[in-house]
Amino acid sequence: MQTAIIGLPQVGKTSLFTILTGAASEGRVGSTKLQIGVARVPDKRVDALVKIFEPPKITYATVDYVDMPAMSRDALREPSYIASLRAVDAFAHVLRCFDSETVAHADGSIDPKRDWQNVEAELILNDLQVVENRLARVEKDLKKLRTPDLPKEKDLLERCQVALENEQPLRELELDADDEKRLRGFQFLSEKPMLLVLNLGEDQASELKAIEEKYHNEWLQNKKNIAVAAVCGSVEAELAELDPAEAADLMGTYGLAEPGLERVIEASYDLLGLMSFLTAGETEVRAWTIPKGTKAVRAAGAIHSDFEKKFIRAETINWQRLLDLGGYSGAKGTGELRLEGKEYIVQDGDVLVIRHS
Ligand SMILES: Nc1nc2c(ncn2[C@@H]2O[C@H](COP(=O)(O)OP(=O)(O)OP(=O)(O)O)[C@@H](O)[C@H]2O)c(=O)[nH]1
Ligand SMILES: [Mg+2]
Repeated sequence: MQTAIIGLPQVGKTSLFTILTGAASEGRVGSTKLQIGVARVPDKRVDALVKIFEPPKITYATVDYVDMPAMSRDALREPSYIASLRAVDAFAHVLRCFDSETVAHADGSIDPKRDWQNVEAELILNDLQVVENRLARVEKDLKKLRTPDLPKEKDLLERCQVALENEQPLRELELDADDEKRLRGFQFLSEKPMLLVLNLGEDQASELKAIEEKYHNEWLQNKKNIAVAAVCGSVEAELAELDPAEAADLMGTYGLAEPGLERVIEASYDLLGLMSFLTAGETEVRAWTIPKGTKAVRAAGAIHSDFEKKFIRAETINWQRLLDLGGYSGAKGTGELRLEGKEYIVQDGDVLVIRHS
């Protein structure tokens, strides 16, 4: 699953991509190939379990990011640009909040809400064209043949059309599983989950949390599939160069309580509908990525396809309890190590041992 970093020109997309993924951006000037990079999902549970099990190998969950070229009317007319946008699973829209005399703003002034709305309008317009084209086609087909699904598709597309004409992104629609399936093939842009990344100036670093909260409350009340996270790109870039002690010092200087990057990654992971379960032993402590609501037997398949086929039970314990009891030897016989069957819905933070034949 991939999250595309989008936004207007010169808002800090590539800078954010670089610090998120650690991917060097040198040698990319003039390259038209999209850069894809991997970010590690920070996980305090993994860190805590490592202290008990002391394994030689530690594996975190990851999220993939794509660094997109700037969004503009011209770019949006290019089929390859649109195709790249359609292919991803979610967007991280970088909104410029930092002021700078040397970096020009496409629209001449700093106004993150206007920028968000402008880009949203482009996504909506693009989807509306796709909906209208498809509707024309469906209406034609309905005159010739009557498959049971065509009228349903027509109803659904008309619902989408009304929403889009009212400037409502498709991610806000309530869809049942069938309708979701019907829309999937269109890869609508305004249906994708959206993370708004506020790229703050250094002078705003000490208010990072408060600014994020303010925008969350003002912009996103009762909205689905959208989240906001604030970062201070230039400070994060400096932090990335330093060892932990120096980084802590620098954060103090800026009045930054915690790095914003981690929250960007966590929010991306969450918007994609993903969560982690854990495995822990002497050889490895590892976070495994599954969609929320996954059954134990499918989760076992994330580790190894054989585990899914030959699944018997999953020994399950919450990571915090495992920690409190001092590991598996302490947990045995306490009744806290439960045996769960195939249908068990894996919970965030479960530590599993799969029993298989
Ligand atoms: N002051 C300040 N400058 C920044 C910040 N983030 C990025 N910049 C500067 O803004 C310019 C553009 O940054 P990029 O990361 O290349 O922005 P972009 O959105 O990828 O730009 P395009 O891909 O060309 O649209 C660079 O000169 C950065 O140094 C920030 O948080 N603060
Ligand atoms: Mg860029």
